[in-house]
Amino acid sequence: MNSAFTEWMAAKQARTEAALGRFLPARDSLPQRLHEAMRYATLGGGKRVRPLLVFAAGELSEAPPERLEVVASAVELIHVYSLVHDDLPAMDDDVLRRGRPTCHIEFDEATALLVGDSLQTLAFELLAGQALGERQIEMIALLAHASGSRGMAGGQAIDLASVGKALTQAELELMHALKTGALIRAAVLLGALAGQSLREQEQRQLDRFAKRAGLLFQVVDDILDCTASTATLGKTAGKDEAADKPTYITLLGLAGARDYAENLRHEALIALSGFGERARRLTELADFICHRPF
Ligand code: GRG
Repeated sequence: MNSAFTEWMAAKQARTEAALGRFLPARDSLPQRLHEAMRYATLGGGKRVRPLLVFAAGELSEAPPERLEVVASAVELIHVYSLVHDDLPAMDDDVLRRGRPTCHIEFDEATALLVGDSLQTLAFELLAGQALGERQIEMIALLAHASGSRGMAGGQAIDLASVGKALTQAELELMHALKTGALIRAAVLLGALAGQSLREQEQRQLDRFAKRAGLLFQVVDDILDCTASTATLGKTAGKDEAADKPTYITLLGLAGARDYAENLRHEALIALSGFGERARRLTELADFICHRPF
């Protein structure tokens, strides 16, 4: 990673953290325990990949940064809600997230359910309540679709139903296109929608990039789950194998999954080639997603 990109990334992560801190209800406002738990789950951790994608895609369409921080926060709130619910005993049943006890361990299960519910609705309150330009309604609909039963929640349902089953690559890809890919794609498209209109061909190429980047993120997540330590990941490593989940490792083997990730990165970059310098940060982010250590 070059140092200009590292600095850009640190600045956007800090901007996201500050925006989330402002948008979340104050710790001492009622109901205090719920608000404290919402802040605990959201602040002070995570790579903020989705907000980074929002900011990077916003550079393509010259979107105003103050709009992008609203969009980036909304997408991250949906992501954090999904992590809090995914960690519950009824789903993945995990005790460690972002290097700390999961929300239901630090607080309790009922609070964690309400944290997820409240983060999700706060995301839409933000998107609807701030001025985001001419395509605001389209943006709200896009995030809602990406989060619901035909997006992330639907992918999670397929995931839960797939434990112990052998899936084909096409079935695995559909599951991940929904569970992980839909929100990553939404982050990219929303960042671009917050600025000037792109040409139709540019929109198609950006969508192609977004889909490849979403799949790449998941393939690398599978690789890291079986190669990195719990301490590095900040979440329990080796969970896929322990839960007998179909992954890109079970399907392609470790070397095959690495080759596949490299191909996806390459395809993602080809999709951006027509944008030239405007896509510099998106290009660097695809490299980061592919080679990240956690
Ligand atoms: C509960 C509706 C609902 C959905 C859950 C996100 C999700 C769907 C489940 C999480 C399980 C999982 C390991 C998904 C694979 C990819 C993923 C989303 C990893 C976590 O995202 P990162 O690495 O996490 O961006 P940080 O902490 O950096 O934000």
